[in-house]
Formats: sequence, C-alpha cells, structure tokens
Amino acid sequence: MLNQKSTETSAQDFYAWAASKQTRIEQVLEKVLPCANLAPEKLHSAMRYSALGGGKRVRALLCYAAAELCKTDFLIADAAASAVELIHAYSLVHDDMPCMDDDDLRRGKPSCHKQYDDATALLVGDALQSLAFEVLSQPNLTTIFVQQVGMLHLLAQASGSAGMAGGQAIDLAAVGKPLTQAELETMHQLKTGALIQASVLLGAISGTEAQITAVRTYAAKVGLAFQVIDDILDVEADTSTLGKTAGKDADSNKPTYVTLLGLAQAKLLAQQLYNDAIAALIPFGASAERLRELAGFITQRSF
Ligand code: GRG
Repeated sequence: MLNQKSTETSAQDFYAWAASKQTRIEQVLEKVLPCANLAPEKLHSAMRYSALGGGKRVRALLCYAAAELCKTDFLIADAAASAVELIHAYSLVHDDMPCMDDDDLRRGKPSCHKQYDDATALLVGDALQSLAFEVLSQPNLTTIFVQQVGMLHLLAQASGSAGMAGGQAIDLAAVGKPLTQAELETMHQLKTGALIQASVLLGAISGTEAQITAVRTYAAKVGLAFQVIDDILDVEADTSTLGKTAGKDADSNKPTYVTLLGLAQAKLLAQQLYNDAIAALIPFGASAERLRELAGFITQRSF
C-alpha cells in the first residue's frame, strides 16, 4: 500500500513537472515566434499555427530534464528546448506536404498546407528552421562561445542530411521495399532518433564527459523506442487519439517495426529499449528520475 502510494505520488510529481515545462516551452515559443500582425502576416500566422498550441513537447521535456540533471543554465535550456521544438515543427509541416507523406491532419487540426497552401507550408518549414538557429545563436546566451558553437553544430548535424533530413530521404526511398531490421534502425535513428538525441545532449551541455556519455546512450535507446512505439500506435490507436491519420504506414506500404517483426515482437523490442535506456542512467542514481520517467512516458504513451 505504501509503495503504491509513493508510486502514485511520484507519477503525480512527474505529470505536474511535465505540465509546468509544457507551459514554459509554450511561453518561450510564443515569445520567439514573430507576431502574426507583423508583415509578412500570412507567413507569420502560419508559423505560429504550426509551432504553437499542440504536441506533446517530448523533445523539450527531454531537453529540460537533461538540463536539470547536468545543471545547465535555464536560459540555455530554454533556447535549446525551443530550437528543437522549432526544428520538429518544421519537419512535421514539410512531412505533411503532398510531395512527402501527404497528410491532411496534424496535432488534431488541418495540416499547415491545408489550412494555408503549399507555398506557405514550404516557407513555414524554412523559416521555422532558420528561427531555431537564430534562437540558439543569439548573442549573450552564454559567454562560453565554444559551447554555443558546439550546440549549433550538434543541432545542424541532427537536422541535416546526416540526421533527420537524411532519414526522411531514406524513408521516402523505402516505400514498397523490404528493409532489414538494421536498415530500418538506421533510417529511424536518423529520421527521428537524431533530433531526440540532440534534445537530450543540448540539455546536457554543461554536464561532465561521463554524464554526457551516459545520456547519449540513454537518448539513443529512447529515440529508437519512440519510433517503435510510433509504429505500434499507427496500428493500434485511432485517428482522433493520435491527432494524425492512423494506419498511414500500412496504407503507404512503408516498412515499419510492426510489418517487420509483428506486433508482439515490436512491443518486446520497445520494452528492451526502455530497459537499456534505464540501465544507462544507473550512474546518476536518483538524480536522473525525470529522464527515467520520460523514458516510461515515451514507451507507454497512447498518442
Ligand atoms: C521533412 C526533413 C523532414 C523530415 C521529416 C520527423 C519527420 C521527418 C517526419 C514526421 C513523420 C512521422 C510521423 C514520424 C514518426 C515519428 C514522429 C516524429 C512523430 C511525431 O512526433 P511527436 O509524436 O509529435 O513527438 P508531437 O505532435 O507530439 O510533437
């Protein structure tokens, strides 16, 4: 009974912490995004439409949790968390376009090109990406310039052709083709994992080398687990719960962990990745509780 109560209290603590960070990232993004009444109004309005008021903010939460663990300055954490969420928002806008995944629904509302138009959606993605680097390169963020350049380099690598954009290219080329598990893993490591890993590493920027090595392993496992769960949810969840079109992967004949391994094995893999992520945090003891809880949130999520 005592244990159950303390587990419940800890879950409540986590949800309260996550809600406070979700509010915080919303406020930071609200501030860095250009006002909708500033010219060019349509572009600015579409940028705000795409980046504000939606999403689980998993990348920001990972960034804040790693920052708390590694005692990274909170202004640096705000900049890093908003930068990764801006890159993520850009990727979703472009991914939904007819030339890519062609999806009409995102975060429970019409995707950007549906609400506006294709040209605007293209520019929204471009501008959100630039804004991410503008935020992270802002003067006075830190006096440790080597650190700031390192953060910019990290985000650039994670989002470019050696990261997210490269993974997307592999994904588009893989439609209708069988992939081995290793090929599927590489694709997801780039497409989704790289930005998730960058979110953790940017938050951990003030950590010691040993801390950074440990959170890098954690982030790699969590990043892959995120994608395995995404594949499972694509099969098991419905469109209204997901806020995006369910069953899309099967309909587009895309290789996924579920098509490759089957549902039961995919679930086992997610559990194994969760276990590995938790094991990577052992050196931190209790101080890594938020990262542990986030790994649980990511692998047990239903949307
Ligand atoms: C267009 C360069 C470019 C890349 C697109 C990330 C990506 C690459 C496409 C998104 C397609 C997709 C559904 C990928 C699966 C994993 C994923 C990123 C899901 C969406 O992320 P969540 O669940 O979204 O964190 P929210 O809305 O909660 O922020």
